[in-house]
Amino acid sequence: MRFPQEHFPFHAIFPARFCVSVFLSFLLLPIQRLCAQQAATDVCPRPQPGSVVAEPVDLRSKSGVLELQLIARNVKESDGRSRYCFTDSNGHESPTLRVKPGDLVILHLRNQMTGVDGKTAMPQHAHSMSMEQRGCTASQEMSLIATNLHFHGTTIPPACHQDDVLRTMIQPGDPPFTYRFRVPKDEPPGLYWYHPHIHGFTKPQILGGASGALIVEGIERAKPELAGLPERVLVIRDEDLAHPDAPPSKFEPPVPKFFVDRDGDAANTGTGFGKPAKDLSINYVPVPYPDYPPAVIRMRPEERQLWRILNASAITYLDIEVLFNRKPQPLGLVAMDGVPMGLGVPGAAGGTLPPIDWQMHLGIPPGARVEFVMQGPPADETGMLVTKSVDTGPGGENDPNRALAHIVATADAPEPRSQLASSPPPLPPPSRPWLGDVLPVRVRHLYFSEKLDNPDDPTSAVEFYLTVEGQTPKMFDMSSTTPNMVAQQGTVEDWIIENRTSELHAFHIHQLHFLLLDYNGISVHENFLRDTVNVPYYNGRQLAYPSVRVRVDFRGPNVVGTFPYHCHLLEHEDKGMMGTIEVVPPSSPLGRTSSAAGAGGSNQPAR
Ligand SMILES: [Cu+2]
Repeated sequence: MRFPQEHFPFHAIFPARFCVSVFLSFLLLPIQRLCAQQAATDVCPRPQPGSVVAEPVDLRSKSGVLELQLIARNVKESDGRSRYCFTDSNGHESPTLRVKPGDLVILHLRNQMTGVDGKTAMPQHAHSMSMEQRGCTASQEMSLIATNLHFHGTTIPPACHQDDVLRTMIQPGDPPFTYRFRVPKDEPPGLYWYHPHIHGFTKPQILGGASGALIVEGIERAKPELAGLPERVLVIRDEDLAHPDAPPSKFEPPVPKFFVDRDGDAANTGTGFGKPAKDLSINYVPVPYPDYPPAVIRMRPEERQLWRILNASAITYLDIEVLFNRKPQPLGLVAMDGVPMGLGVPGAAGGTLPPIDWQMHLGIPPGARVEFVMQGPPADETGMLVTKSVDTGPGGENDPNRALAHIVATADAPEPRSQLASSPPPLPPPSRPWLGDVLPVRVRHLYFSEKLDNPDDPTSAVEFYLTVEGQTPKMFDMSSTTPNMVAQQGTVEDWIIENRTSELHAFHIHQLHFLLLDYNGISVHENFLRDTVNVPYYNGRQLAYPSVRVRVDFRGPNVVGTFPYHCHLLEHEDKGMMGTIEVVPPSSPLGRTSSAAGAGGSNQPAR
């Protein structure tokens, strides 16, 4: 069995433009008021709790091209929470982009966000890059209302108008910014996603709902067992609590301790109960604390479907379980982070690996995805999709047990909009050897650490670092033009990433997939690649800091350039837990890479 769930106790698992012009006029106050009211209801609208979970609209490529327009929008709710979203040209919120390998994507992104409370930005948080660093956009100002897109998990190049997030800051009122790229021909078929990546402001924007699914079609070509299955996209997001002052439900056991962390989020109670740090929503249907009224998923009795779940939360870990009559049901895992299990593994096609990996629950760190086969409940029986509590550590937030949706099986339930091909041609064989079989050119050591305001209080972190061993821990600085590391395209490297803090962190790197080799020092031999992995927390008693060892793949042709790696708990990223790596072409003189290339072994100050 090749999934870390099998090897570890759960706490260690994770491996209206009209309105704008009117506003400009100060003469038409009654119409201004009308527009303000409309904005409160029409911008990024959200379903009521307990609603049927609707599928996001699909935007599909045609004749090898997907051309679309997205508008970044925001609104402040009457209760003070902020919503953010992307809408397509028909006003549909956060559409699912469906592309095939090799397709051309032309995406026009317009920023129609407005200043929160009438301001254009939060100047005290606005940063600017140094003049010598060339931008992809005229302005490099980062603020709550600047936007851009990251195509999380893909191997699209880190270049202007492609998948750059370091130099692309689209401001309100800018002309539409056009992304233009090809989906790599060898991109594994599966679930990816898009979200804004403005350093310092990713948490509020993603917490507000700015995210959507991106599907590279053809998973059934890698997993013929899936041929013909209906498929369903479920985007789970977190958001600020709707009822922050409510006591826990009387159906919950009392929780002995209650702390609030520095951000005012409920800290881990260690009990599986109590007030969560954030509410969750499923395809935008909120499931608010304290009663967690489940959303409704309708399906036909005992129908098999492929469920594709994206954890688009800013900070919340998920541990998904499906219950029938309170009994957990097997979930047939077929892909993690967009990569079908067994894809590219020698012998995988020969039947040496289980085609479907049946699990009883699936851990999903923020940013990660799982795709699994599930069978609906029998007629007249209602199943339940839940997330189990995740022990995020003494310094972590509270991610308690809670319901997400009732699964209601009736013969007249509508079929999902998408169905996998019934007789798919097999995927072409991989062009490169299996990552697990390639020797790394070097081993690097990285570590997560935090600067605590009060050393006796693990919830008092003020600065967050992700440091290459040998360098000085410091918060990520967007104005720096020196990458933290330099690597060479065509090579692979092993990275040992330690967690020296008392809370979970989720390591994510742009532009590539990696192979999880060891989890907490134990070999896990995974047969699939990831782009996000949980790193277990340090409990103060272990002899060594918990760690993961990953094999990082710089062999792809698109990897050349400078791009970030960071913690995908976005308040950590925003507060500095990020770094950059420059990948240079194999032909380039090693230049500033020479010290790293010469280091060879571990524990050298890495460039
Ligand atoms: Cu983190």
